[in-house]
Amino acid sequence: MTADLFESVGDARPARETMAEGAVVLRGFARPFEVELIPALRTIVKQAPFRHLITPGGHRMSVAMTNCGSLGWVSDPSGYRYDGIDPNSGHPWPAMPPVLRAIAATAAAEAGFAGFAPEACLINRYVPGAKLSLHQDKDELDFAAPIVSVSLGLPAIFLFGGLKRSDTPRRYRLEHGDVVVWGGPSRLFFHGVAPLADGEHGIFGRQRINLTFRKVR
Ligand code: MD6
Ligand code: FE
Repeated sequence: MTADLFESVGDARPARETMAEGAVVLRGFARPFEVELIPALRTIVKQAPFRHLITPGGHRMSVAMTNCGSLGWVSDPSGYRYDGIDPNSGHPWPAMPPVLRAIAATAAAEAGFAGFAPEACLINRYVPGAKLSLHQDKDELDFAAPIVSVSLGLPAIFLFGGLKRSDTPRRYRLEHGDVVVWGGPSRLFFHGVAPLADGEHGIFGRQRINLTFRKVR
């Protein structure tokens, strides 16, 4: 299509790539929000620093996490859950800044999910070698809403499988500014992130930051 052709000039990747029914990559979608987004993230991380959560199986996650919004995703030896309180501080998570809400809502609308109003934004930090094993996102009560995922900093290989853990995942390279909107028939597909390759990003240095926005209930 003409619009896609023009958006792709100077970039070998199409502006929009369908991963599966309901799952789409919007290339560079978060770039125009960068100037506001980066200081907003800095403020959140000062209030609720990154920490390595322990899985119910007793493993320390290689990805460090924090949250903003009225609910945050947490893991500890008793299980996974959403909680309004940061267990490290005993205080509510930092509020979700308007620029984050705006990215989530406009990306969701662009992908056909109008009216997306997430309560939770999970913020993941990967350093070289950090990875996320194949999993399903199923701790939410509302599977009708999509998840919006924003990639920042170093590129990562996103592994995207199917409804069964044994489905061989396909690999997608997600770069700084790419946004994945994921809902509908693929909402419960297994997915993960391959060990982060070393590198240096102009803004984020030796790390990748991923934001996932969720409507929990
Ligand atoms: C990450 N993302 O990209 C981890 N889950 O760092 C996820 O686990 C994820 O990107 C559901 C939907 C989109 C995602
Ligand atoms: Fe996930």
